[in-house]
Amino acid sequence: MKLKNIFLLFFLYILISIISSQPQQQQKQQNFKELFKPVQLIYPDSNHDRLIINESSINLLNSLLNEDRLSVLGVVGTFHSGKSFLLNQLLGTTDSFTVGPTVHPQTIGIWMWACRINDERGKQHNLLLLDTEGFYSSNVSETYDAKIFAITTLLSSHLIYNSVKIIDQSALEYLELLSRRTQLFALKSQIKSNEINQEIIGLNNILNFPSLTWVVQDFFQDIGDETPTQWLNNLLKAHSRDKDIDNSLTSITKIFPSIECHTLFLPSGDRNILRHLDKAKLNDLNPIYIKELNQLKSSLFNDNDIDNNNNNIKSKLTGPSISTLLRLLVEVANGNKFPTVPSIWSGFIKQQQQSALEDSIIAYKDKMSTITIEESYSISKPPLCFKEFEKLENQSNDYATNLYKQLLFGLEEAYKPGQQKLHKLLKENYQYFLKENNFKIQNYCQRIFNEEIDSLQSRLDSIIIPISSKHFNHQISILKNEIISQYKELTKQYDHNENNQNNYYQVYLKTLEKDIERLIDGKQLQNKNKIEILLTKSIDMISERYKSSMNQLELPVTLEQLSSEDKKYYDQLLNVKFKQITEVAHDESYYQPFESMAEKKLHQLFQYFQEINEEKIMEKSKFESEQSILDFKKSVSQIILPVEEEMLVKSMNEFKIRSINSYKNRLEPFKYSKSYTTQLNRLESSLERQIELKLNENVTQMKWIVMESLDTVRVMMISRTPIFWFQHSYENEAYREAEKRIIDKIKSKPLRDKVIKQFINNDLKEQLDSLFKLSTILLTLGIILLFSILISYTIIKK
Ligand SMILES: Nc1nc2c(ncn2[C@@H]2O[C@H](COP(=O)(O)OP(=O)(O)OP(=O)(O)O)[C@@H](O)[C@H]2O)c(=O)[nH]1
Ligand SMILES: *[C@@H]1O[C@H](CO)[C@@H](O)[C@H](O)[C@H]1NC(C)=O
Ligand SMILES: *[C@@H]1O[C@H](CO)[C@@H](O)[C@H](O)[C@H]1NC(C)=O
Ligand SMILES: *[C@@H]1O[C@H](CO)[C@@H](O)[C@H](O)[C@H]1NC(C)=O
Ligand SMILES: CC(=O)N[C@H]1CO[C@H](CO)[C@@H](O)[C@@H]1O
Ligand SMILES: [Mg+2]
Repeated sequence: MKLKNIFLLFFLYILISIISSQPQQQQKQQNFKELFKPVQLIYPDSNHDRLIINESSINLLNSLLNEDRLSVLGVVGTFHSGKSFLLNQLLGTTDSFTVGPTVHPQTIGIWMWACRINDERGKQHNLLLLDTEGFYSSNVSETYDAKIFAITTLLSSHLIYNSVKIIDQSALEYLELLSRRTQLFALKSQIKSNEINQEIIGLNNILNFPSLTWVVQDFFQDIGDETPTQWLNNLLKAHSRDKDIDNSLTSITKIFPSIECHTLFLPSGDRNILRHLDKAKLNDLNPIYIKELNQLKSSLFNDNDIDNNNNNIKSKLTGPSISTLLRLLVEVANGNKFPTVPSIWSGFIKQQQQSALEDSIIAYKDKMSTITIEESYSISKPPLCFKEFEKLENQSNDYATNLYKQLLFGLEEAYKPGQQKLHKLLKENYQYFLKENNFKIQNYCQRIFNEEIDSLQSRLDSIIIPISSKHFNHQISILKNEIISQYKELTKQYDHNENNQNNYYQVYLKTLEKDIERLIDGKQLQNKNKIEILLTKSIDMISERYKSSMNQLELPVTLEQLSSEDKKYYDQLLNVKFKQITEVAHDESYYQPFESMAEKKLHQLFQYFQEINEEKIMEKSKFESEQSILDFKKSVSQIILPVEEEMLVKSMNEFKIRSINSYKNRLEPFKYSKSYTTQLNRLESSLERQIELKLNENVTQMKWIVMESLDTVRVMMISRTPIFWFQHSYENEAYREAEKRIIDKIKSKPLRDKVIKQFINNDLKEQLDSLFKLSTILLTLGIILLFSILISYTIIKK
C-alpha cells in the first residue's frame, strides 16, 4: 500500500514534471529577450557608507545607445523580503537575480538587468530591472538605506515597495520619511544638475516621482470586499489623521503620482521550497500566488507608466542618460549633505529649516562669490559697479529665497518662521559683500591710478628736454587729457554716490589730477633748468669763440680795425650762432636777460681786447719815441760846439721836427690813441730837455774859456765872505765882480749872464751853502731866544 502510494506519487511527479517543465521553458523563451545579464551597478565601500559605481556596468548601460528608451522598474524593501525572487518571477524566471537562502542579506548595492519584453498586446518594451539591497540589515546605517531608496526611486519610472505579511503604522511612517528625504535629495540633485549645466534631456524632471506599487507578500489576511489599493488608501488616511500634524504636510499620497497595492499569497506551503524558491518549478508554486502574480504583472506591464505619454509621469530615458543621472545622484548622495533622519518630527522640522537656511545662504554666497574671487578685479574683469552689484545681489537673493522656498516646500511650519531669519542673514551677507565689493573697487581704482601715474611718468621721461614752453605745454596738455580720460574710461562706472559709499572713483581722480600737476611742474622745472644751462653754456661758448677769433689778430691794430673785427664776430656769434643754439629758449621770459648777459660779456671782451691793444700801442709808441730820441741825440751830438745860439737852436729844432715827424709817420695808424699822444708829449718834452742840455753844454764850453777870470773872482769872494750877511747881497757882489772881468770877452749880454749864473750856481755853490746855512741857523736861534725872553717877561709881569 505504502509502496503503491509511493510509486503512484513518483509517477504523478514525472507526469507533472513533463507537463509543467515544457510550457515553463516555452514561456521563458517567448516572454523576453535578455539584453544583458544581471550585473551589480552600485556597491558600497568598505564602511558600507559611500556608494561606488561599477564602471563596466555603466559601459553596459551606455552600450544601449541605439536601443529604444528604457522603462526602469525598481524594487525596494526590507532585507530578505523576497525582492530578488519577485523580480525574477515578474519575468517568469526563478534564478536570474540571486535569491538568498540564508538569513544573511543576499543582494548588495543595486543590481540591474535589461530585457526586451512583449506585452499582452504584442508591443515591445525595453525594461531595466533594478534589484536593491534591503533595509534594516545589521551593520548598515539608516542613511545608507535612505540613499539606496532615494537613488532607486529617482532612477525608476515605476517603483515597487516590497513588504511582508502586513502594512502597519511604522511601515507607513518609514516610507513617508524615506520619501521626504528623497524629495529633499531630489532638490539637491536638481540644483547640482543646474550647476553643472546638464543638458541631457530627462534630467529636468528629477523631481518627478515614479508611480508606486506596494506589494505585500505572504499576505493571507481578510480585507473584505476592498481591493488592496482601497485598503492601502484607508490605511494612509487613518495614518495622517493619527499623526495630528498640519494637514499641509505632504504625505506619500502627494509625493507619488499614483499608488497601488498588490498582495501576494504564500508562494508555497513547503518550507524547503520556500527556502529555495530559486530552484522551484512552476507547479511548486501556489496557484493563488500565481494568479495574484499575474494580476500584478499585467498591472505593471500594461500600465500607462510603461507606455507613458503623460507629462506628470517620468519620461523614459536612454541608457547613457540613465548613467548620467546615476552619476549625478551618486555624487550628491556621497556628498555630506544627504538629508539625515530626525529623531522626532519637530526636530526634523527644525533641522530642515536650519539646513534650508544654510543651503540658501551657501547658494547666495556661492552666487555672490564672483565678487570675492581674487582675479575678479583684473583689468579684463574689473569689479562690479554698484548697478551690476545690485543686479547680481538681486539675482542671488531671488535665487536663495526661491531655493529656501523649494527646500521647505510643503513644510509651512518650518518655512514661515525661518523666512525672517533668512532675510536677516541675507542682509548681513549683503552688507558683507557690499563692503568686499567696495574694497575691490577701491583697490581697482587705486591700481588704475597707479598704472596711469606710471604711464605718465614714463611718457614724461620720454619728452626730450630742453624743449620750448610752447611745445612742452602743448604736449603736456595732450598727455594730461589722455591720462585722465584713460583713467575715466577704465573706472567711470564707479562714479556713483548711492548709499553714502566712498566714491573711490572721485577720490583717485582728484589725487590723479593733483599728482599729474605735481609731476608736470617737476618736469617743467627740469626743462627750465636745462634751458638755463643751455643759455649759460652758450654764453660761455660764444665768449670762447670770440676770444680765440680775436686772438688771431696781430695786435696792435687800429681802433677801427679792432672795432670792425669786433663787430664782425659779435654779429656772427651773438646774432647768428647764439640765436641758433638757443632757439628753443627764444620765447621764454628769461631769454632776454641771458641775451643781454651775452651782449655784455662780448662788450667786456671787446673792452679787454681794446685795453690789450692800447697796451700794445703804448709799447710801440714808447719804442718809437725812444728810437726818435736816440736819432735826435745822434744828430745833435754831431754838432760841434760852440755854435752860434741861433744856429744851434735852428738846427736842433730841425732835428726835433724830423724826429717828431718820424715818430708820427711810424705811428700814423694809431694817432687817435691815447698812448700815441702821451708818448708824443713825452717825446717832445724829452727833446726839449735834450735841447736844453745841449744849450747848457754850450754855456759850459763858454765858461771854460773865461775860467781864469772867474777863478780870480772866486778866490776874491772867498776872502770877502764874512762881510755879507745875506746871500742875496753876496751873489750880487759876485755877479758884479764877474761881469767886470769878462765883459770884454763875452759881448752878448744874455750869454754872459748865463755863464755868470752857471758860475755862481756851480762854482760858488759849496761856499754859499756852508756860509748861509750857518748864518740862517744862528738867526733862527736868536729869534727863538728873543721870543722866549719876551714870553717869560710877560709872565713875570703878570
Ligand atoms: N515565505 C516566503 N518566502 C520567500 C518569498 N520569496 C522569497 N522567499 C524566500 O526568502 C528568502 C530570501 O529571498 P530573496 O528573494 O533573496 O529575498 P531578498 O529580499 O532579495 O533578500 P535580500 O536580497 O537578502 O534582501 C529565500 O530563501 C527565498 O526562498 C515569499 O514570497 N514568501
Ligand atoms: C563590476 O562588474 C563586473 C561584472 O559586470 C565584474 O566582473 C567586476 O568585478 C565588477 N567590478 C567591481 C569593482 O566590483
Ligand atoms: C557587524 O560588524 C561587526 C564588527 O564591526 C562584525 O563582527 C559582525 O560580523 C558584523 N555583522 C554582519 C551581519 O555583517
Ligand atoms: C529684484 O528685482 C525685481 C524687479 O527687477 C524685484 O521685483 C525684486 O523684488 C527684486 N528682488 C530683491 C531681492 O530685491
Ligand atoms: C747858444 C749860445 O749860447 N751860443 C754861444 C756858444 O758860444 C759862442 C762863442 O764861443 C757864442 O758866440 C754863441 O753865441
Ligand atoms: Mg535580493
